Amino acid sequence: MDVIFSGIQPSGNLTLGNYLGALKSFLRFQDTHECYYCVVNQHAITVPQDPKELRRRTTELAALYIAAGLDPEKVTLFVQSEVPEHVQLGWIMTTLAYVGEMERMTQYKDKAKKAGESIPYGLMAYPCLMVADILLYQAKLVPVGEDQRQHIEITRTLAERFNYRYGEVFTIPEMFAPEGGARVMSLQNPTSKMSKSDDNQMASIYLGDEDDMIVKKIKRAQTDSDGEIRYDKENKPGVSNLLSIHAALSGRTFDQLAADYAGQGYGTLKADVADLVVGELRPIRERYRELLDSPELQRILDDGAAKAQAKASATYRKACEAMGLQR
Ligand code: ATP
Ligand code: LTN
Repeated sequence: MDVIFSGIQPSGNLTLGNYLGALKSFLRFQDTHECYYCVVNQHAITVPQDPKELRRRTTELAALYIAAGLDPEKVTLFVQSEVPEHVQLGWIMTTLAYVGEMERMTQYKDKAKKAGESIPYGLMAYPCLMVADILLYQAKLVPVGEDQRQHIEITRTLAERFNYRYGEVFTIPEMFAPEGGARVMSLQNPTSKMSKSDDNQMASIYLGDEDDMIVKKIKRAQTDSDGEIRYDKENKPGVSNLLSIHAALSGRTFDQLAADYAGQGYGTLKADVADLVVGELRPIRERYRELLDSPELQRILDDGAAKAQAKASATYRKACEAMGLQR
């Protein structure tokens, strides 16, 4: 069975972007692939985190994985810091990567700009840890949103570099980006991505938002003044974003949607998108609340870490042997 690996950082409240770009697409592989889904808490600490909050968010994100529909009987769910091989192989990857390559990473450049004068060194090393996450499991496919494309490319580059220098150890992975949901844009500024770290609360739909809040945010979403409902990302980014969300949840194509809404106003489109989002998120929110208080969760994560480590340590041992590192 081919292996799937992906992870989400417990660095804030998850948005509809995280859900449609990543979490929802995790589900489609659980019956057909060997899946590892990780809460990447060691990625989250590349920017300062409050220790208590980080601990709480890590557990919350694991509960959300299950609430969204991942079945712990079928997939391996675990927390990154419980499997030390991630950091161990991460170090090896930093010795393979070039400074120039890391400096060219868009996510690094964006986050470094926000960090001001003192840029945490881990922000630059971040992709090396992500490379290790993926390669440890010999993953074939990595479901992520469009913004992670460059990181998947560097994963392929470093895996090939390692294999070329030291012998075939790693599987070369590919990215899996869901149609429609791969890049959900901000509701208030539809030319930038919906982000969990946006200061404007109206710009992002959070998975914890109540129904009336979701409706309010979508009603107030930025559109344009020409009144026509069609997909045109360049000239109509706000309407196109609403259509993408619609398509990702309803399964309709952009052409079908343009026909469905011919002659109708933005109000109708917004009301329908709000209905779809509310219908999708409400059951997840309800299951999530039940799970958080259940003692099951800790046991699931302990089992998950043990299973993940069995796979990770076998790969790590091979990498060490190939490089001449004692273990
Ligand atoms: P931040 O916004 O704080 O930089 P993030 O949400 O981008 O964080 P992660 O939590 O690591 O960072 O993202 C988890 C997954 O969600 C990744 O696969 C990423 O591609 C996806 N994702 C994030 N934002 C969006 C978005 N707006 N549209 C689609 N996918 C997204
Ligand atoms: N960098 C990713 C999160 C991440 C990840 C991974 C995704 C860390 N390790 C491994 C897929 C596979 C992000 O979304 N910011």
